[in-house]
Amino acid sequence: MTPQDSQVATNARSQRKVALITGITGQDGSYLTEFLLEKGYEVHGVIRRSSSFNTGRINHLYANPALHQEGAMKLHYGDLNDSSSLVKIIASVKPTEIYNLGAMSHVKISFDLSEYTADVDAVGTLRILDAIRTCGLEKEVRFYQASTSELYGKVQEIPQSETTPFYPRSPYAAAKLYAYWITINYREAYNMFAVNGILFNHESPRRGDNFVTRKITRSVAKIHLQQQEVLELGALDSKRDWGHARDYIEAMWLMLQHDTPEDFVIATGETHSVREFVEAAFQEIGKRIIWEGEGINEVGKEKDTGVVRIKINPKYFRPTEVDLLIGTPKKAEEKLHWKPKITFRELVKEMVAADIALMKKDPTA
Ligand code: NDP
Ligand code: GDR
Repeated sequence: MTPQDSQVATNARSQRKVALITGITGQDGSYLTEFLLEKGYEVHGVIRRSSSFNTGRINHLYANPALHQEGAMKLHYGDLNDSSSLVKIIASVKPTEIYNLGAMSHVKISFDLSEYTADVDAVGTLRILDAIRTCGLEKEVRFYQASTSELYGKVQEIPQSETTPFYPRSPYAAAKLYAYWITINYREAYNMFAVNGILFNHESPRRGDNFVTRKITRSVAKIHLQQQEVLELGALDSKRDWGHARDYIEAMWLMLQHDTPEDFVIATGETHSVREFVEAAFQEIGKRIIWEGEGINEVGKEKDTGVVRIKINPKYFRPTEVDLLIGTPKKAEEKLHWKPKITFRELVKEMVAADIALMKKDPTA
């Protein structure tokens, strides 16, 4: 992007603040929507048609006039695998910022839905970038691509930074690798303000039920309320750099407010194993853990109510695993003045408390 292009874009941007979010119904989309509405944005979201309602994470925004003026948030039916829907939405909304958060985001499931994952996560990103160009908005729109620490896959370097080589280990990661590079290509080829946020794992009480942190905190709540006895997991020694989604969505926004389009790693710089997450979560309810293979009792037969058993179920193993992720957010700290605020302990505490409250209200949740 030349300095003149940048100035033109800045002038146009100062007049309107209109965001379009794909994946608005997901964990990050819901927090980002709240954040942008509070900043006075008009927020548009792409939602998929589904047989049951899929707007549970954003329904509260409609009902809360303190968070937005009526009409400040609009949803549009569309799909990342349907170019015409994307062109129509972008043409009518004329966004100044697009956050491409929509994705088939589950790593394990991407081995089962490999072609679909490539279509949505890889080609879907290309479709959005092309739709921006088709609408002639490439100079006005700033584009954020939800890239991922899964790109690093097999450990090449510790900690992982913007310059660490990639080694994807799943159809999801391979699809996101294409999306990463097509974003950079459109930036270089068409002078677009298009950036990758390489975000490490981030969690919250709104995390999808089948990601490991939420699966654990839901189980902690159910075990605490005597609605469940045993927790079954897969790879316990995998290590992740876990942050809080609320901190991370602010980094997405900061990337689009930066003077120049650049890619950033967003991480805490700390890593913990799944095993450590389990221990921290059960400490919240004062339970001791017996891991499968330890102790003398069989799984599920333990009578001591102060103890919980963790069983290993190979069905949760992945054909290729990512063993260790730990990122350095140094560049984001220096250039965006971004720092994570919520600690690992605080994250675990908040998730466990939220799930206990949820399960008390509705044991079938
Ligand atoms: P979620 O799985 O919670 O949300 C995914 C969103 O994408 C949902 O709104 C979903 O809609 C939507 N979506 C799925 N398929 C399509 C499609 N074909 N067309 C349009 N929308 C679709 O993910 P997160 O909020 O956790 O993550 C947001 C993004 O960030 C994802 O791209 C993810 O891959 C990436 N990422 C996430 C990280 C994390 O730790 N959370 C870390 C790094 C990257 P619906 O509700 O209808 O299913
Ligand atoms: P991840 O998140 O694959 O890192 O992708 P997930 O929580 O699914 O797995 C983290 C680690 O936990 C191990 N694990 C289990 N995982 C699940 N889901 N269920 C289990 O029972 C279980 N037992 C152990 C996994 O093997 C893995 O090592 C997330 C997603 O949000 C991606 O979209 C995002 O890009 C990356 O984080 C960064």
